[in-house]
Amino acid sequence: MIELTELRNRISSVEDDLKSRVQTLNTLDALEAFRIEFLGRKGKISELFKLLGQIEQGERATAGKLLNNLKQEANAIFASRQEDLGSAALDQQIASERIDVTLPGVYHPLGHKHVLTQVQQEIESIFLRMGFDVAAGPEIEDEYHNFEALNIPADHPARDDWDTFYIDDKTLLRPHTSPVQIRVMEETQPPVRIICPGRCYRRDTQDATHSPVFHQVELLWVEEGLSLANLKYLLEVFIHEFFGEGYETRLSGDFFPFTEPSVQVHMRAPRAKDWLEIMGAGMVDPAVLTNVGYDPEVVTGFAFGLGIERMAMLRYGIDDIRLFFGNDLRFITQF
Ligand code: 2U9
Repeated sequence: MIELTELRNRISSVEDDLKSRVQTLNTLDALEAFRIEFLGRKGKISELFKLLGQIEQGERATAGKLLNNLKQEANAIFASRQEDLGSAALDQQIASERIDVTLPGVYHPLGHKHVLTQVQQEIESIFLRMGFDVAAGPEIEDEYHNFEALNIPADHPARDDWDTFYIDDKTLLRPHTSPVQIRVMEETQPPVRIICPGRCYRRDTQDATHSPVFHQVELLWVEEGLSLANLKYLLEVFIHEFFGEGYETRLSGDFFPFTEPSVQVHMRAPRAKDWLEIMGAGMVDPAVLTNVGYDPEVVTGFAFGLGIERMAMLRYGIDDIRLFFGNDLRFITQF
């Protein structure tokens, strides 16, 4: 048996304990330790409740009331600290995650297409509207598609102009996009209407007008009944669309192994004195048509080749080809 007085003493000792602990309940961990110590299944208050059975029958109700008061007190402390700490923790989380929507954002400059890409795509779109397709092919070519098929036999002096960077004895970086036209003709029957834009390589020393890497657009139209007159009209439409109305066009004789006759194309701006060379062109040589299995007695064709850098330089008055490849933002952002 336990005396009620004895229980009272033990209750008030636990109560003192409780009160002295309130100040230390400053973290959720400390609060949880407090709950286990006092309110847990094996906690100090549960232990006291177990003593109830040993209290004399007549005093048990009083003892029960005292114990319930103690338990309520502990619960109240726990609940109030939990609320404080919970809201403090939330406050802290909110403070640490706060986003200041008035801060200036991180600036991601938006890029744009390089002037050479813009010019290439503009040329593509002019010819797409006229019914041409855009064709592409490998930059690493074999000698056959680059030379023989284009009527440039081994040991022909014209090879020197296009002898570029060899990968091995039979493969090289293409010096023009003409092999793309050969590849398309090998695979399709006339009529063929294509333009072939792309990167090319030449064994040129870099200066204001030469670059070992440059870009071309070549055009090829093969069909029955085409003549140089059709070529001249097409060139005039192109020049007027690309450079503007009022430009004059002039053809003069030239030589390329893959065209016969071959011409140089000049244009002259309205009121200008000088003629500017803008491209080479010609009627596709019958030998080239024969090489791809076409009958030159049935179909004829014409082709031209232009340098995209040259087109951009003429249009924008750029005087040094190296500017295109220098990646200087002061240049690039002007277009
Ligand atoms: C095939 C048949 C004929 C393409 C042609 C030119 C004339 C020409 C130069 C212009 C400036 C190259 O970039 S440049 O240096 N090109 O003068 N190109 S005729 O003739 C072809 C092409 C393919 C099957």
